[in-house]
Amino acid sequence: MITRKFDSATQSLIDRAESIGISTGVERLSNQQPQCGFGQLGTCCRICYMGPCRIDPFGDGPTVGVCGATADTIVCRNLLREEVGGASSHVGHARHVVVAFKKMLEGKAPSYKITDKDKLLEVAKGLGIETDGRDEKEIAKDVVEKALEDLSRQDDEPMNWIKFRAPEKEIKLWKEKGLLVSNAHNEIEEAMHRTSMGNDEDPVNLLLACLRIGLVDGYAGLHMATDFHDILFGTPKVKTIEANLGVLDKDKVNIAMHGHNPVLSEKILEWAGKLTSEAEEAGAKGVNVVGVCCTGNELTMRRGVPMAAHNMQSELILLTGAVDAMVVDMQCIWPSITRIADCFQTKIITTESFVKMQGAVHVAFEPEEADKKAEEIVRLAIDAFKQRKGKDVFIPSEKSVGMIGFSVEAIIEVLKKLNADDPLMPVIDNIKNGNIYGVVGFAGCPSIKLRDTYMTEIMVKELLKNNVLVVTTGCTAHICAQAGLLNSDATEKYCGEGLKTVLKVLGEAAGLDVPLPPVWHMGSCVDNSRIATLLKALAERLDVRISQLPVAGSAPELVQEKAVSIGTWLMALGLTVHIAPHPRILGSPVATKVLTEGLEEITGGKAFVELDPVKAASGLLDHIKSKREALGI
Ligand code: NFS
Ligand code: SF4
Repeated sequence: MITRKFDSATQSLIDRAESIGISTGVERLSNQQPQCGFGQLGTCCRICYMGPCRIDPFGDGPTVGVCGATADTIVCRNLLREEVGGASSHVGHARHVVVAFKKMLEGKAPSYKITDKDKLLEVAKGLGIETDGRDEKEIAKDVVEKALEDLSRQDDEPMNWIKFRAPEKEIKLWKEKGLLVSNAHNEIEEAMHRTSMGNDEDPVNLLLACLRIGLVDGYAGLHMATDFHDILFGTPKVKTIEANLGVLDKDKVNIAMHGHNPVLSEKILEWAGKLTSEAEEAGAKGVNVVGVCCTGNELTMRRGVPMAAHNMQSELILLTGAVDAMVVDMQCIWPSITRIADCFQTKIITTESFVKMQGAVHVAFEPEEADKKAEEIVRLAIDAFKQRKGKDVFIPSEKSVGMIGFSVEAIIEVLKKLNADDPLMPVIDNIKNGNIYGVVGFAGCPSIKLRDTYMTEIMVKELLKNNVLVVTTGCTAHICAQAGLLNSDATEKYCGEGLKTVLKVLGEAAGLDVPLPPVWHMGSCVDNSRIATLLKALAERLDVRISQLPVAGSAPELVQEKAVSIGTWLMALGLTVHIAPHPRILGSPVATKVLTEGLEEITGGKAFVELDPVKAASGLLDHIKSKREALGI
């Protein structure tokens, strides 16, 4: 019997699972207790077969592994390998999109086209590509070349995407510190090489390698992915959407899109529309595509698709019995889902050759045959609906409304209504006068360990009360949407007077009758790039380093390796990043000291670990206060 209490929609499905005897993550987490202390501290090493070795943090046992590695070495090697996992995911994602784009340009993937020509030109110009009087396709080919260079060059030139997207002051600093990376694949290889048995022993050198992998993640992963997504599918605009599990519709063919890559999900959405009449012939009232995790964020940002579930709910949504197909591509897909789906008529459909699941239907999705495959997948969902029709389902009624689509372009468009020549000025003025006390970006996952503490919601509300504007991405955006933090009512309800005033003015400027929401949904996890673009614009407009701005980041419910590599990138950029639960570094005095203090002297950024939401918010407020004071505002 588990006595934890989650939000009502989540809880109702956990209860349902328990009543019908299906295991969920909450039960499995409880079965894992107590979790290994060595693992939590990062002091377990299994890099070679003389091990596994573990270092006792209290000094009661061995202080070095069989080879002589210390806790510092072991922890830093483990951290770097975590980051390699994260950066590989993001770079792999970006590479998939670049390759699809390249095939499109070569005429091999005719299902795709360039949707946002302005973005193409912006990216091309940023990469130093000649655009005047040139054919769009030729420009696009050059953009692809620049992307492929960042995955293959051997000349030690800094990555094109760093030169394009990173602030100049930070590039200069990274160069001085030997952090400028050149080729994502080389860096990943070198990080694996240096952490294999008998190489880098120096914890500080290993931590510097972590920063390098952070930069790989930020530029050859996040920024590159976002830029190509926008060119291919359009840059998000502000719109209103619905969120939470109540967006499922028992009378429709429900397709839950889960994973990360819009190259797949955009096509499924398109074919869901095209096959509506087939769904109706099957007795459904239509096809209802809903979003889970980050592909859900991509779909909602561009197409207004409802945001059904965050990562912790990705298995729970299946317990509704109302999902006809869950279509997945890559990352964050829990192995449990096929076993749960098996209890219902739900089909799990995998689409990538490197992401297969026992019990799932595999439809190999290649850009060359995107339409054919998407059609096949939607038909599989319609077939599953036929088997479900008439059977009982259990859909939680919870549903909230939110505004999404806050790309940098969308934000600037609103700001231009206030100051066409210098759109950032209204924001800067309001930061100066304190109406906007600071800005905090919330990113990352829902932690099954912390979700019932409402870590994210409490922190966000504390900050809003203190006039801190919040921007969000990833599954944290799902949490905020479900908590009703993405709508205008939240502005009235939770914001301090200063922030409320600003959001009202911005709401008017946007042509809305209502204030803008206090939490701006800026996209999926790769779209943390959008937050960085906004920071770069602000810092460059003020001619300061990013570390001087009254801003911070938070991954309040860290789960994935990807969140670790993103966090390191942000620290390299100069941000203070709040993290909970504890990252696996506490077993190393050096890693703990460097990441929570020493790094500040190098990049201006640092990690701030705090598990209590109110204390975490107040720590971020203190940080913002000190930055404001240093700027003399
Ligand atoms: Ni981000 Fe997106 Fe969610 Fe966490 Fe996973 S979906 S890439 S890693 S769990 S926020
Ligand atoms: Fe043990 Fe060293 Fe081998 Fe790690 S590399 S398992 S610490 S002997």
